[in-house]
Amino acid sequence: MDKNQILTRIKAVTENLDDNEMLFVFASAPQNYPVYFKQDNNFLYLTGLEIPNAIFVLTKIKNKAASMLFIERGIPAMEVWEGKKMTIRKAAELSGIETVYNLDQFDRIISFKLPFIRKSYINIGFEPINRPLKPQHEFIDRIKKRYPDIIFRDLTNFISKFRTQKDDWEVSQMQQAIDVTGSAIESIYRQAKSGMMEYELEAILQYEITRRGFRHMAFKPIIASGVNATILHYVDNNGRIPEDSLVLLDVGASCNNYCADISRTFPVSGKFSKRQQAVYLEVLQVQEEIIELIKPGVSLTDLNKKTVELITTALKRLKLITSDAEYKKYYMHSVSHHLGLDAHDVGARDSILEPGNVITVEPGIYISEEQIGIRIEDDILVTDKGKRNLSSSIPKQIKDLEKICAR
Ligand SMILES: [Mn+2]
Repeated sequence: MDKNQILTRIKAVTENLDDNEMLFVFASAPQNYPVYFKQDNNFLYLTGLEIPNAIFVLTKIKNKAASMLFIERGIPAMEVWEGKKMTIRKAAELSGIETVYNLDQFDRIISFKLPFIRKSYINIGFEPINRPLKPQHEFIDRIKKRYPDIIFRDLTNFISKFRTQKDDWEVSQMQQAIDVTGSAIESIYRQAKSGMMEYELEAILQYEITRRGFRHMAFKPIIASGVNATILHYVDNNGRIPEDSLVLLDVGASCNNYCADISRTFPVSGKFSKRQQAVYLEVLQVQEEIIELIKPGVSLTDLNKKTVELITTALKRLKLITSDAEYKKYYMHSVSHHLGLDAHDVGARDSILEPGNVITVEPGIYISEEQIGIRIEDDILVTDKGKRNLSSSIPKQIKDLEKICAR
């Protein structure tokens, strides 16, 4: 990431701060060895740095804006275990943020700012209440006791409008993640056969993505065959693939933390049965119609309503239901979400589309009594005039699937 890009983001966020407001963004705490480090996406967005325990601070006091960064101090005796910590000079050079201190300066410097502050944003995000408290929670506690008048707000809504507007560089990261995911999916199409374990396909996915230089998945992959594909968040991936079954893949690589999120469903034998084909074509048609609707001004709520309408009609044609309300038995999720640094990215579930948004389109039909679960998902960029399907090159037409999967 280019440091000018970071500075542009900081500038845009600063312009949206009111006077006497402040923003705190905590980096992730390091996970226990040997779990790999996953940076907080808001911290990454505003600093570009992959270091733990740091804190980014933005202030606007008397209409003067200032940004600063606090990072861990290296301890020479620990270097043989953990390697060297990032230096102040290096952090400033990489991020473009000029004012960088060690963390032991944090309390002293922040204490000078707080008496002026009326409202403060801080990255908390979605946290179930049975999870352990984060350093952010402890921090708010500490401040509230001394400055009870400061209002704290979660950063998510504030930063959504920036993070949902992808610039060219961000789109290119997502395109790379999508392309490598596509290559891995095609490799699975070619190698899958009945009798294999689902996790063997997961191994192919991981291999194809890793060997191309992408080290991380965007999320735990779903590789579900037969009746397993009717469980929406099936991540066990430990079933044996039944003969003549459909296999549902919901997978994505990540590129510099930007996610791909792709679903494809294919016949492991290389040939759809008549019934499988009938259901597949219905899902595919719904998906293509919904993608066609995408343009600035359309809301995700509109897309959801239209999907339910189309799927209800499809389910009637497939003789699965007779009344409209029954559709929920076979289709029970939403059709779209924002995609970006998080697979389910910031951006409201009812948001109105603007150029620069990237969303998924993922209708499905799940018939457990017939062991058929089908979902087809593409990643779509909203443009000035309409849309661009970033994953259009990953095969999903029946004739293409049957050609690639046939052996
Ligand atoms: Mn998705």
